[in-house]
Amino acid sequence: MEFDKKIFVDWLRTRLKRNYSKDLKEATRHDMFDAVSAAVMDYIQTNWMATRKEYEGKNVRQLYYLSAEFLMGRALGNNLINLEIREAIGEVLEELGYTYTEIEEEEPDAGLGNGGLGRLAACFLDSLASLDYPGHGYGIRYQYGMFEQHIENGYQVEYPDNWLKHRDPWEVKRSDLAVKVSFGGTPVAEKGPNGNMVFRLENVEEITATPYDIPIVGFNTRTVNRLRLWEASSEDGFDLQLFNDMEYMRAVERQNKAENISRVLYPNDSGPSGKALRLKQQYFFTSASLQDIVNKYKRDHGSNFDDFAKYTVMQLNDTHPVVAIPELMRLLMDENGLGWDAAWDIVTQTLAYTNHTLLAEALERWPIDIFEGLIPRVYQILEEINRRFLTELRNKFPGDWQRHNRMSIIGKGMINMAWLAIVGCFSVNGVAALHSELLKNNELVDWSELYPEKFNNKTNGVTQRRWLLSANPRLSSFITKKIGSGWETDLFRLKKLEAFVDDPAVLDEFLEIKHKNKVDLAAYLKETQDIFIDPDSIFDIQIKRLHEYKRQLLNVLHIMYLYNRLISESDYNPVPRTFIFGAKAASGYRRAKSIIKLINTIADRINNDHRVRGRLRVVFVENYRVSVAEKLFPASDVSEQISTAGKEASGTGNMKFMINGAITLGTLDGANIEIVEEAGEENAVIFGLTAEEIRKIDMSHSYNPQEYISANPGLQVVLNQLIDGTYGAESSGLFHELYDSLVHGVDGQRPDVYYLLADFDAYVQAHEKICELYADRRGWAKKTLLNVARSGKFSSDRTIEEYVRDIWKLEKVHVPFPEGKKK
Ligand code: 26W
Repeated sequence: MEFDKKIFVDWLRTRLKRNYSKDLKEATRHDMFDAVSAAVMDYIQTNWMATRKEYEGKNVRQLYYLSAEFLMGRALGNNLINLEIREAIGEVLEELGYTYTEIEEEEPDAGLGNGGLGRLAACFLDSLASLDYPGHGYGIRYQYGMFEQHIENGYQVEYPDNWLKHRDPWEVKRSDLAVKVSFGGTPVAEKGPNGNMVFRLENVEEITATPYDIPIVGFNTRTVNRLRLWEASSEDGFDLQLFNDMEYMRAVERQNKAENISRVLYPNDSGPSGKALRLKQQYFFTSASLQDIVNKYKRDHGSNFDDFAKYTVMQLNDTHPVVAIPELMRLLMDENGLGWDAAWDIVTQTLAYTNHTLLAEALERWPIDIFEGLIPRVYQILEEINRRFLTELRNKFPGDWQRHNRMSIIGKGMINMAWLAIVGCFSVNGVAALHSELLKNNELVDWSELYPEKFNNKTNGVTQRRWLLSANPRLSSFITKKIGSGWETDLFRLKKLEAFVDDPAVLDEFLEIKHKNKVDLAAYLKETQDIFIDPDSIFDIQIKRLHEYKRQLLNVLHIMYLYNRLISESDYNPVPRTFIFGAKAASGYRRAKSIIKLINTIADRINNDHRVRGRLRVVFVENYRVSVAEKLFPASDVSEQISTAGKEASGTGNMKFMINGAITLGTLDGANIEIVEEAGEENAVIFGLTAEEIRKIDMSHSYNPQEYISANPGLQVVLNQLIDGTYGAESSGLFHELYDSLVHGVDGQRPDVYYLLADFDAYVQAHEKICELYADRRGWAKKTLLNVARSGKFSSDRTIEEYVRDIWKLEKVHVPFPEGKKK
């Protein structure tokens, strides 16, 4: 885009004066961040309005991506890069006496998501805009995002993430588009305008939903799409009468209660929260979004809904917005006079569902009484959906009562949201090939027999604009120097790098880039956590949510094992290694928190033991989040992807490692399988039981961890160290529980549910293989460069094109640049 430095500086001056009554000299770094962002917003707004006009003028089919989470991270760098003014702004800031980095660091992460599912939604929005597709996000404007993690005495302690403390320069409040969402009340039947029965709710609690729009700027295009996040409030929440009676708390009670709906993101990334407030959040943003979509349709097309499905498609990100199915029925029938069949046709032609997990405990089920109490009319409709569905099922499988019971949406006092999703959506997809196969053949086999045409796979991807171009400028310019630009919007072009993998000079250059990135990370950790790490050691990194199935504990057990060997075997001299962890544990997930404490305890011991100095270090990166991830991936040598096979739906961190030139050390799980397929087996290190083997052991109930313990004295020692006081008495209770979970089983659970001990030996071998490979520097460079070259498949651009082709059926809309201007 056209950029004039002088005009820009004038803008900054005006902003600082207007917003802060300050001149350039008086501005703090944060004032500066805010002023720069506001000025950049001005550029964006022009394109944003042009995009909207283009969509409206052309009357195009639009995609709405409904998601309880959008893990956006920071926006400034991303927006500057997408507008291609990153360097120019950097220069302006230098002239004013700032570094770009210090201004960038002022921006808080928009941490409105837990992990993979939320970050995927963010990558998808980036790809949609960059590919010129009309696709928008709908979610919740949480006042507090993912909690801030502090490590105190080795323990995780959670603090609120007050990311809106300063204003958010990227959002635009749209009070003019506010809608009402009703809770509770009593459904009352009435005669509708067409003579049919409609329902009105009496005595409801009315919540105001106000949208805030955030621009999603496409790369090297004029397209700017929209992320619309809803805030909850109460119109008549303040009771002046009570206030006058000095009942100050009660005077604002209603207001507080309403605002609580969009107060905070639930920090669990699986497992039941079962909380009424969470269901309230889900219904709140889903209903508001649907009302908004219906209103827009009526503005553009009038109140004949025949073309609704032609112009509208919605993707439901997991079950969190699946209440959209009965809610859209309600809006069409009760508020727009459609009959059941017409409404059902529309619902089942516009909604599609993505499943993100196989873990039974993460499949959402709501108790009927909570659901019915909060949204009684929606529940009535749900009952009718289920009644009609069961009729269909009985006709198809007469007499097969067990099947009817298994598949009933409502049963045993609960509502099964995944079942509802499959009945009401025209598409059901998993997020990696293995995951989709397991859904089809195991978890959802009843359903794929009933609706085979609905099931499909869409392997996840990540946006290379954030995870390579922006996060790794050194590697980016290396790539552009070698193969030219174009890979930013067509990642398959990286294939051309294969031409260089036998050129020693290029390999050395590539190694040098990695080394510099490692130096940068070391400096960052020194500054933020006062930890020294050696850039000449292997940076072996596991960064993801803390969960038993992801097996951070396996990683730790191996480190303990390694430590013992380094101390006891004088002739054992492997390549120096730095093991880096980053992970948040759900606040109520006790065992996950114990594992964090264990990592920190081990790190403390090892890092202070002179006997292993220079050979082994362990780092726990505090408060892992998107902006920290952007520093870690570029500096990584080894990507730890060690989940129990069959448990990780896809993983997307694995892809970010690959495009930044790390080797995958992983199990055959999720998208790891496809990563190895692309990279070549010789360019990854794979170990452990396969999903099929695990399934067999699971079913036979024949697993006995003791066999593995007895066969491996080194493992025996490590396990004993968890309970014999080696790592301190104070936390020994916690570690004892970890020990028991592996060896005996706790609370009636089988021992070692995630097969750490069965895979331990193979994992040790895999690490030895890594050391061997790493020692051959050019050999390593070749393998990691091949990983980069073959990462094309893992762009979210590819994923989005597949969704468009198979599910969304969108057409590209090119927003023209104004006459005479190129960009
Ligand atoms: C209880 C509510 C709930 C249920 C499930 C919250 C969160 C979840 C998921 C497990 C969230 C999630 O992040 N799933 C991840 O989605 C990624 C994107 O598809 C995948 O790459 C990860 O493998 C999967 O764990």
